[in-house]
Amino acid sequence: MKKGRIVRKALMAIALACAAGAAAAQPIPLTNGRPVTVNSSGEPTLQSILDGLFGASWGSVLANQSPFGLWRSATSAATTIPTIVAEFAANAPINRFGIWFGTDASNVFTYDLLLGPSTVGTNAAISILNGSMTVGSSNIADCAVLGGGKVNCGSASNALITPDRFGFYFQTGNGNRAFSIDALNPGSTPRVLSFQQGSTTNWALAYEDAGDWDFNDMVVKIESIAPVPEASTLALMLSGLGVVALATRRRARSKAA
Ligand SMILES: [Ca+2]
Ligand SMILES: [Ca+2]
Repeated sequence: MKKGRIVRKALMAIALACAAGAAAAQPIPLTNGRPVTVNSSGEPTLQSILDGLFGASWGSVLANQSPFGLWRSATSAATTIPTIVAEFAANAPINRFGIWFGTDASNVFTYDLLLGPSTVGTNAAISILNGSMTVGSSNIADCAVLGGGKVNCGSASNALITPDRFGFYFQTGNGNRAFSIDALNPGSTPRVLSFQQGSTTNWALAYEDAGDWDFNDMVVKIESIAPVPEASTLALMLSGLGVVALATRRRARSKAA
């Protein structure tokens, strides 16, 4: 074989390897395995917090843990409102809450919503469009740095932003993000539990920031969201998972090509 041809072949092999690397997308799973154990820590229990939020007969923190970790805007105005309802953690002054977009674990867009100084009652109002979002608060003073900088008011543009599919995360300090889809967390550890108030568009997310698993370290109520995928289509999707996986692989392959 001629030298030039060998070099060309080697270059081609490298190019193919790179393309394969780029195509090695890590599709984010749609749901979580639930339930997981919720411990008592001597602080108000997650059960008592959710009883206070949803009413005493809403359900149980074990039996009613939702497998969902992705949602869509449920209003035409595409406005989602997260409000802190409880924080029982030494980390409360630094714990944050945010929203994320994306379908590939290697390409996720994140935006902090409620910052460390936020306290019980602090809310953010998020308007989500395709490609952009704006964040404010019903208490506009919470936006100002002088007011404590509780809400990360502002706007963002990114191709991944869509009202049709997003998740949420909690964060302690500068790292340690815990996502609403377990697979995005180190060791796929469940650190965010989700609960739906009946069949309404009201949800609660409960965060475990350390290791006592009381899941009351920050609890946020979120209004005007609906789960993705819809519960009725989840079973259908699961039964067709093989077909979906095949189609995804095909798409990834044609994209790489
Ligand atoms: Ca805890
Ligand atoms: Ca706690």
